[in-house]
Amino acid sequence: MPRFKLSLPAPSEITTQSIFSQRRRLLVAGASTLALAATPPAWASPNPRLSGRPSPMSSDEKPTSAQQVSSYCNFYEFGPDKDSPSRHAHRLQTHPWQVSVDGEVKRPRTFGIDDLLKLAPLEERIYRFRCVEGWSAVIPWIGWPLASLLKQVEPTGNARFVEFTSLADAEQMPYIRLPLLDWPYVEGLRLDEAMNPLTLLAFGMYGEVLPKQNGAPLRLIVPWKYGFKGSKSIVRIRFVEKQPSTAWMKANPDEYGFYSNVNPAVPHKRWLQSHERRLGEFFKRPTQPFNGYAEQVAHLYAGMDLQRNF
Ligand SMILES: Nc1nc2c(c(=O)[nH]1)N[C@H]1C(S)=C(S)[C@@H](COP(=O)(O)O)O[C@H]1N2
Ligand SMILES: [Mo]
Repeated sequence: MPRFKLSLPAPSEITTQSIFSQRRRLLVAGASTLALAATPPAWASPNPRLSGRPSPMSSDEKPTSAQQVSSYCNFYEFGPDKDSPSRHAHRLQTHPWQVSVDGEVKRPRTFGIDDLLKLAPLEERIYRFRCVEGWSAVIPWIGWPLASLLKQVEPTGNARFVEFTSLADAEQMPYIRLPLLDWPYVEGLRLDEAMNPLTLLAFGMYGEVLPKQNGAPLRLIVPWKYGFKGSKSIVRIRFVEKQPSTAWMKANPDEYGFYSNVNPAVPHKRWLQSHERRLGEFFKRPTQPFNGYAEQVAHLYAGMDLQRNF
């Protein structure tokens, strides 16, 4: 059990700060040109390239600057402030890296990151991103649909949910020693949400391998849900029969539900969700149901009371 109730900060506390140092460090040394799945990317090089074929599922909105997205982060294993991850995540060792896929599957497997990356053709998907705290972004991710992995391991008839566990290593992640959350960071999806073609396993963004503060070497992206459903630095994907108990639900069940679909009509307990502020912009804009992806996903929740199942 968590020792105290943790909540994400209210939107009023959010500022748009710029942390240039990390990005500059990424840009100084020479670029490695390794790309695509055929050759594994040079994980350790300063800005290893990673590209994917453009996806028709991309938003046509203008991406937020890479600098903003890699300096204004939530990654509590590296501290609670928006600039803590970009200051501390260099300590994360992202290669070698293993991901075990197990639970209710016919063929449980452990993948090394280089093999996992090659499992399906990489795509570039430009998605809207909406944090529960009220900020948003448009981000070009590089990855492949999670469904490609699920098909490989063959879930059994008992599998109804998928649980994602992030690394929790105090040696590399300094804030694991503090009870900010009930570590490890755990998130979950219903199996049909996990299989939806929008759900992405991302290895890169903006044409490069993911910056460590954004969840290298792999993270989950579920664009119609609040950002916290997107687990970073995943080490285990487990198929389960019962709904997983997630880190945020354990921390504060009144404020964070299992579904966490972006819903402008359901306020957070301490603030409205009707509007959002794009990183780098001043004026707020209205938030769309399911973050603008209603056409693709609203059917998953037909007949459900979304006020209660928030
Ligand atoms: N392991 C882990 N994953 C995490 C988090 C975290 O603290 N730890 N924060 C979540 C939250 S609250 C958000 S909004 C997004 C932020 O992703 P970004 O920093 O890449 O924008 O990551 C999510 N994934
Ligand atoms: Mo968030």
